[in-house]
Amino acid sequence: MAKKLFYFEFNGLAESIRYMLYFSGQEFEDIRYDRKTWPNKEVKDSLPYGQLPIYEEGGRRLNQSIAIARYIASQTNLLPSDPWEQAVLDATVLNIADFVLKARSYITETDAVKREQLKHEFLTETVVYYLSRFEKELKANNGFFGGKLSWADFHLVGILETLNLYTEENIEKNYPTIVALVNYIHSLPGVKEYIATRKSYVV
Ligand SMILES: N[C@@H](CCC(=O)N[C@@H](CS)C(=O)NCC(=O)O)C(=O)O
Repeated sequence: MAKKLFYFEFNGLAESIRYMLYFSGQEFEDIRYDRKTWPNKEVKDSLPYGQLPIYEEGGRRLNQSIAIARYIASQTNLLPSDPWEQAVLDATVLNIADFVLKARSYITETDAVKREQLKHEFLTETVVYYLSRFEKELKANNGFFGGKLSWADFHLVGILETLNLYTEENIEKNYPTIVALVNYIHSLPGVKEYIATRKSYVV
């Protein structure tokens, strides 16, 4: 039975999963819904928690982007076998999730003035706080969170691309080790070809 990834025509919580699937040369259906016409009631009602992404394999369905990403990593040599190393990478991905949570409060703000203020705080405080730490960790570990390429590296890159789209910035530009990681992942076989054919995303 074909593997399927369901998400929107957007990077968001799914792009790093797509990258890993393309990098590992797995065949999958990349099913994308239009965010402008969402919610598609029939689809939404069929989802276990009403949200995407969803990954389907062998007739089974998995929700939660981090669980999906970790599972794909376990199938593609992007998850180490040592439990401590796994836990370190879990912590990294959850640190990135905390960072995303802080971005969400600014992104979802509907009052334009408040949103600008929150955006400023996000760019000058939150980004600096988290990216300086990610930079330090990467630098101390050979440019990858776990000392070699793993799902945590893919996860960070997918999230940065999304936040850059929302903020219309290049938030990692002052962090050379992060920039090097982004460029490295973009140049990986499978990922590179996918990016070359990918349409531009809009918020
Ligand atoms: N914790 C979930 C969050 C999923 C989530 O927020 N999905 C959003 C898109 S990024 C969604 O499906 N929004 C449409 C809706 O809620 O109807 C995950 O990481 O998968």
